[in-house]
Amino acid sequence: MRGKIAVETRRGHFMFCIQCEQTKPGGCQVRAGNCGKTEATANLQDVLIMVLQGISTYADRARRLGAVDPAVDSFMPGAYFTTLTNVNFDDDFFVGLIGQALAMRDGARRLYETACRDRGLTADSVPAAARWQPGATREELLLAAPMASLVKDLDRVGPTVTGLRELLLYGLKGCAAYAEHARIAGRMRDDILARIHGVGAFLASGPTDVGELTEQAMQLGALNHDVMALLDEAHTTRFGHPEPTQVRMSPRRGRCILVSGHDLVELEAILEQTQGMGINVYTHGELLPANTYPGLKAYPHLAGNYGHAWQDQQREFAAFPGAILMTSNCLIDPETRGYADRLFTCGPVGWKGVRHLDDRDFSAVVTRALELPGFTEDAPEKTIMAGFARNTVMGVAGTLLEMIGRGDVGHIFLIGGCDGARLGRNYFHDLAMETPKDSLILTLGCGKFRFNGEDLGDIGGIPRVLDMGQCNDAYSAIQVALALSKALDCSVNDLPLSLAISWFEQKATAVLLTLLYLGVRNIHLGPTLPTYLTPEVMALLQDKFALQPTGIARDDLQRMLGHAA
Ligand code: SF4
Ligand code: SF3
Repeated sequence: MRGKIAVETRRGHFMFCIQCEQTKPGGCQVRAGNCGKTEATANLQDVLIMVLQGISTYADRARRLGAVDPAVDSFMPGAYFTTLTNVNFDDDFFVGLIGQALAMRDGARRLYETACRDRGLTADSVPAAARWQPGATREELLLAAPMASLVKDLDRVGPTVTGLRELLLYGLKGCAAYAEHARIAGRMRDDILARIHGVGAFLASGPTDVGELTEQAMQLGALNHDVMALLDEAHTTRFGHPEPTQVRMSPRRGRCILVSGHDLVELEAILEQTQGMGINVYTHGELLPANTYPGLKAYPHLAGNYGHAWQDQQREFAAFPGAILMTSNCLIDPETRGYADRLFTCGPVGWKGVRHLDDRDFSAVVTRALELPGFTEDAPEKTIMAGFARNTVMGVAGTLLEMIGRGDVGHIFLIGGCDGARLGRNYFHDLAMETPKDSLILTLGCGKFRFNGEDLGDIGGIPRVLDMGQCNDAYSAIQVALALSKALDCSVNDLPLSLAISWFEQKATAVLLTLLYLGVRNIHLGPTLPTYLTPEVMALLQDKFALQPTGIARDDLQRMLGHAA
């Protein structure tokens, strides 16, 4: 090991992936990752990423000359999304997507060269990512893959530069995934697509300057902030603002469809296509907050939420007696527990042999649901309160400020982010349980399932646990924090506010960079630190932002409350 990134990878023969929290010590390197991604899939994803960076090289230069191709631009977010952890495991899909990406790159190159010719300029030389011809077949692409390995420059540039490049790439992936959610929901902005190209082109240039890489990571945080704002706008314009709702967590008698992932628009399509058919539609995991949007909860057959966070899905999907649709991350192997024949994927998600549906035609899901028995009886009613996004919380901001002023609310915690399988994630449950009774807990992401079933009571009628929504609704939490700091005439860092962020995949990396870009200090990050944050990068982030790893919940809590040295 050098730094935290292994140098002992047998490049060209195996995979190398460190993008998620469940990575193996030194990175997932041999045959398959802990997520189940095979060596071939990992290598094809590396090839795709390098081709995407080649596209951005040309598109970024063409844009500087005023030439834009909307087809090339809108291809990018979804293509990055397929490479996030627990999204797509289908090699054939990636071979096809790389072919499309190479055609896009040709188009972007022609666009740039034409723009140069039209202006009497000579096209500049481009980095290798833009010229690379990896081949067309699976075999050719796998042979070429070592050229695209994330650690191919490790010996030359060292672990810190490599780690910072990874930090930026993973932030870009997460941000692109949110951009794709917004695009699907009907919202996109040209400047966002331009900035996505800008980051890709920067990475393709092989940056080595630590200061420049760090600055780009902060700019990525700014970009992700704007993307989350756009997604918030897309959701609230289409479905209204989330409102406090008792979400049913126990199934009802009848045929059923389970929709998992993050995509509200795909859920809406399923609800449309099952109207009046006697099929109950349930959300799973990150789609729980869908039950709180007026435009979605108006469907009487949106029957509530079934199950918990993604890592429990094999047990929960196996027990679910209906059809299942996975709209985005996080997917786990559906074959071992025998439900692959009633699972469907859409959008960026894929698993070889599992039916993938395009164009929001979910008739196959409906047909499968009608073939399956469904629940034979109503389970005893159990509910969870959710729907405390920015509009609701801002609506009681006056009351909240009075409560803070009177000392009824002594502290606010943001405990949220991703969930995962590691035992260390109990930290977030323990922390929530230890918080004082005069504190509020804002939560979001699938990490909330660690404690959202606990009865932590209320303060003057306001529930102590306020579920703000999905991981992208970190935007909502940011807006609330900014509003409080404005009202109290202090900085966010001077609020009685502490953040404990649970990370797992690349969306969380993007959210973390947004918080750092906003200058938020003292974030506790866990349950383990990302492998790509080498000791040098971590020292830099500790120095600038007092970013710290989660430790023992009780000790961290004392520090957060200012009771410890
Ligand atoms: Fe390993 Fe995570 Fe990469 Fe999967 S996504 S191969 S678990 S680091
Ligand atoms: Fe969860 Fe995958 Fe990240 Fe959207 S569903 S927070 S882990």
